[in-house]
Amino acid sequence: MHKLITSLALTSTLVITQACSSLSVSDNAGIEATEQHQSKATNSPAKENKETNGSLKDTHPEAHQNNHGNHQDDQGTHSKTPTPITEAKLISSAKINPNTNVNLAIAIQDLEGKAIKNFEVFQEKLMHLIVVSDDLQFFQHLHPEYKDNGRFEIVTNFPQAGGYTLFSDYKPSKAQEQISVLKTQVTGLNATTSIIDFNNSKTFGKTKIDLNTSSVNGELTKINAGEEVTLTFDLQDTVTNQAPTDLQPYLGEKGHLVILRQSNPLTAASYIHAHALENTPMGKISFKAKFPQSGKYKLWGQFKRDGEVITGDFWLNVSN
Ligand SMILES: [Cu+2]
Repeated sequence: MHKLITSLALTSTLVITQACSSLSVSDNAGIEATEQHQSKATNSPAKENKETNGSLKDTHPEAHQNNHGNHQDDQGTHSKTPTPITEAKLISSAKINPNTNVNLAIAIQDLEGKAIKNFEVFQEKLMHLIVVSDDLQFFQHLHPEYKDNGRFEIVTNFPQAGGYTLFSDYKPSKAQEQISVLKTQVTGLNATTSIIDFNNSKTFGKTKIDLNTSSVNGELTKINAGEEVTLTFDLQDTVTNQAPTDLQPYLGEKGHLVILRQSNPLTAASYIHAHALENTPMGKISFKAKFPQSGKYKLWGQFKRDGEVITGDFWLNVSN
């Protein structure tokens, strides 16, 4: 028998203003959790869903932003009443084991539960799916395939037990970009320790990355909440100690940056997606970002060298 569980449908709808660059979006509306349990084994996720849902209602409506680097002159934020127009449902097997391939389906519906069928490509894809473990140690950037009837599918693999949060980013036709937050649980006990290190120079394969932060006044030793900063990933080839000569656009840009604030639960308010600035020297990829509040933030910068995507992850501390 095919046991399916709609594990959780949390829709945090982000209102993204099309014409401008620095966006403020809200996520405190349209939150719904759906539980359809077909077996007793799913009781404990259900309890968690309720808790998650409860806390999500408290999320701050102004805490989200989306920076489009190529229009850097417009840094105003737009506080709009959120207009939730979709919800996402995650469909997977009732039990997900670590290190085992699992089929995930994400069904996008309108608020009446009717499938949304038409989507627009943005950043070269119909859906961008960011998967993180709730301790922010694990990160995946996936592109589920559109099947039919509002349904996207992908096969993936979760490395260890514990809770995971999925940020599903898509644009229904003639509508605003939506980000839906989904949760899932991987069975077993997680024995690994979460490492938080603030080292700003790390090597990923054959690429050394230095992460530098600056403001309009120059290099920063301390980042304050609400302050606009430029984050520069300075890439070097580990063999030549020079800027890599084989950098290529990734999803149409010099690079992509996903930022999440460490929090429990992770919500759309913790999520920032920044786009690379255009005119930067070779090997340096810069993003503008504003951290909404103090705390520990995890950053994943993604770049492409000779066909291969490099993900450089860093932690940053943001003060009040
Ligand atoms: Cu993507």
